[in-house]
Amino acid sequence: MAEERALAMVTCTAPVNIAVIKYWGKRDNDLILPINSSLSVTLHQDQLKTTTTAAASRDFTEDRLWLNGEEADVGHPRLQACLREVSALARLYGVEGELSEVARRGSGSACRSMLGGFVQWQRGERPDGRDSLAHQVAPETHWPELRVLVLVVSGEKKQVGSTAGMQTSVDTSPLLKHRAEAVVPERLALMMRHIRERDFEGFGQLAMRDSNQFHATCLDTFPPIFYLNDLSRHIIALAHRFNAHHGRTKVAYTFDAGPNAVIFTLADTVAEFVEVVRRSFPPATNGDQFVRGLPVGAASLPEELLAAVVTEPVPGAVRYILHTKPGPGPQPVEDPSQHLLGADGLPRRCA
Ligand code: 2P0
Repeated sequence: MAEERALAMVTCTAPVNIAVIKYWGKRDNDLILPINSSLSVTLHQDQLKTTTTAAASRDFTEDRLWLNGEEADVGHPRLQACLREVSALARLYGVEGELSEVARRGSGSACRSMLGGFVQWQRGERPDGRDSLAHQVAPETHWPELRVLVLVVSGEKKQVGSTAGMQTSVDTSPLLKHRAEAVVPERLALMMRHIRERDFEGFGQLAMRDSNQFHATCLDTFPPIFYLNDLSRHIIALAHRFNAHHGRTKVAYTFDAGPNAVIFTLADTVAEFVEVVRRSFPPATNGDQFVRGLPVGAASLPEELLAAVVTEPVPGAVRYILHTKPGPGPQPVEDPSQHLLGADGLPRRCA
């Protein structure tokens, strides 16, 4: 049997986050420093997560990376920046340190996934970016009734990536400049108050307005960028009809750089709204897999609600709904059988 050399291996899962005050635009492209602070909700890893195994050994002669089992290029400047940061941290602190700074070097919004619950990424003031960090505003246990429905509408790859899109916006959109300087600072303070007070009316209204303004800056970009499509607009109108029928904000939508809708709501509204979505976008197949994630109860819709809210159904337009809620930050995986790499440092399934 070959002699076992010292091999350090760690496996970790990390969550997805969805911004309610959007990040769009950098003031420093290398360090990934944003033009405005942003705020997001970390989603629960029982429904959506990434799993990463890192292995280090004195015997390794080069850095290698596999993404979904396929070997990927480690030469990308952002990846190099992350690897550099991680090895500096390891030397200085063991494994502790300001991890959101490392994550930010990989992708700006990723730094908000280093914490659970409600997370603010502070813009910071320093040119070296040392104060551009993520902070937890409230833990995932703070608002137990809050729920998230991801309406998956399309598997299409987006036409303009976020990195390139936001750069064009910074270069050409006067609305984005106004937003970063004058709108976001006030909204951020207000959003933190709504979260602190668990005020869904305020939270939902502001989340919708901020999503809309982000997409308005995309339209104000020249040439313009379109992330919303007809179906996204259909879902926006549906949410407004639903809220108008109830006379208050029961659901709130937000859209990132793509057409999928993320709906915030409270636990007592999930079953009714899911049924509204099912009636508005009748599943193409028998609908078995239409609702995924956390269980959703049955609901029968009153006739007045159907008549007022479900207009012109579009069959098959929503592929499925993922029901989830706020969740914790990255979790180390203790069970060694879950490592994605083997003792030789190569992917287990592809070795
Ligand atoms: C956000 N988005 O706050 C906003 C809203 C998309 C729309 O952060 O260039 O993938 O890697 O820093 O983080 C998408 O931008 O861009 C994003 P980079 P990233 O979630």
